[in-house]
Amino acid sequence: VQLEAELRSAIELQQFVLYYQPIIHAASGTVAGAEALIRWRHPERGIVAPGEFIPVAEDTGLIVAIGEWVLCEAVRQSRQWRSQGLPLLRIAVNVSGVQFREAGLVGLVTRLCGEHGLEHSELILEITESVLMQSSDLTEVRMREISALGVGYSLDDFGTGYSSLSYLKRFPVDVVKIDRSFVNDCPDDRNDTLLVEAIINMAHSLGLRVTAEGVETEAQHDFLRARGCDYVQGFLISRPLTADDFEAFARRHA
Ligand code: G
Ligand code: G
Ligand code: NA
Ligand code: MN
Repeated sequence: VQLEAELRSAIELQQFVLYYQPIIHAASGTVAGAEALIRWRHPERGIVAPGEFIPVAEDTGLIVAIGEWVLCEAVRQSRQWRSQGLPLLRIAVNVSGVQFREAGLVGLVTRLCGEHGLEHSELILEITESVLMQSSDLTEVRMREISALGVGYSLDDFGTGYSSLSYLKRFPVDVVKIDRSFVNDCPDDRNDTLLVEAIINMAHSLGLRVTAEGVETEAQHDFLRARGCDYVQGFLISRPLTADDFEAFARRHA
């Protein structure tokens, strides 16, 4: 209850901040974009990770207001980076299922991109399979409306949930993110290696791009590059960075 009360005032008190984890082209090493990851700068507890408050925010509905702040801040920051001459970046924003069931999401995305002059194609909404699993016809319609604007979708943690290949066909997904639990033991573990190869090939056959997350070693990066994985993200490349540090990263990897 205390957490909920504190969360309620956290937006007003400007206690949230976005970190940006670089996503690079696997082949060239140049920066492709970033995943925006929320942090809570708590006055007493210091930096609080999203795992500790996002579930509460989802249960209480506060995620709608927090999610709006996240989208707004990510769009504003992307536009600022572009006006500072950074290479074209695609910013991925995590969106929870609760936000998807809200009627306002389409309007919000349109308004924010319009206000900040961001191309829709510079924005990616990152969703998990559970969002698709629990989706109604309405979610699907909403997803298609947003997709028709040119906003991309990436399917997070792919392979961990009740992955149904029919989702890839039915929903307008652009990028599949291979969950780090599969990447972790590549290229040593034969099963994980075969699975990762299969996901890459299947995604490419469907015309989708692939991001591998949780890349921590050169051996993993080499393997993924050799198998034609499009993008990589992970501690090997960089931890999630403050906006200023990400800007410096992007200039070094332009
Ligand atoms: O950054 P970290 O590894 O602590 O993130 C933990 C989890 O929190 C991840 O699953 C991530 O998708 C989620 N998360 C991070 N930022 C956001 C956000 O802005 N909105 C939502 N809904 N989830 C987020
Ligand atoms: O669930 P989601 O994929 O959105 O989670 C993103 C989280 O994964 C971020 O909070 C980030 O801190 C974490 N992360 C990013 N790269 C790595 C990595 O290379 N290894 C591990 N163990 N975690 C990572
Ligand atoms: Na994510
Ligand atoms: Mn993920």
